[in-house]
Amino acid sequence: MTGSLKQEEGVKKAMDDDQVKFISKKMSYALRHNPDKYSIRLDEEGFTDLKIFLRAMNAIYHFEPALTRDGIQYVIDHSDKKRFEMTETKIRALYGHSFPMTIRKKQAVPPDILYHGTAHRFLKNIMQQGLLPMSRQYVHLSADQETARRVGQRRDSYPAILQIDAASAYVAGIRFYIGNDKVWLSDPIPPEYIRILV
Ligand code: HQG
Repeated sequence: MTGSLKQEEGVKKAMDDDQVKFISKKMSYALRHNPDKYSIRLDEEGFTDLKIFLRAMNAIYHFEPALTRDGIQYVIDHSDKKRFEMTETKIRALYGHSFPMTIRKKQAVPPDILYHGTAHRFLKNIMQQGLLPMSRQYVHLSADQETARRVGQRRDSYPAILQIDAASAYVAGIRFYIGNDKVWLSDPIPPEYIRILV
């Protein structure tokens, strides 16, 4: 068995699914919504120093055993979505930010079509005003319909799926940014680029 596998086994015994979820939620809260509560500073790309982040998380939640870099790697590897990016020395959330200082994301040419899953009760407003970021910094779009369905199910058991004409929106000057392999971010999307699929 390789060293890293052994290490993962060690962490695995110490962390069940509920703990993975708990830590992931707290990481999201700190890195997307309320870094001040943890006294951490994010740079313009949303990264914070990993050692300081670990110290802050352990100070607030008293993890037993203490949360380590390997523990966070385990959470990243065993989560349903790719929410975080960790380097040797830094960590950041890839999307979802809501605090006032806008995180600079990498602009990119989107696929021709993107999707957005939402609740039927929001459709009237969306088709009047377009898709707005609401409490977040960017509009969140999905690369495929299945991902959009899962996003929409958070708010409606039979969610609406919107098809976004990203190619035309991009040509018209609307900016798109990469979140992860399934999530795209964008500026507001006007109604003319939105079609209700279901
Ligand atoms: C709706 C999760 C009325 C929009 C997910 C959505 C995603 C409007 C809600 C990520 C509107 C905002 C983000 C308008 C948009 N009028 N409602 N004009 N424009 N809306 O949670 O996209 O699990 O801020 O349709 O998987 O649902 O946290 O955005 O229903 O990737 O990692 O306003 O969060 O990822 O809701 O989800 P949200 P979202 P995590």
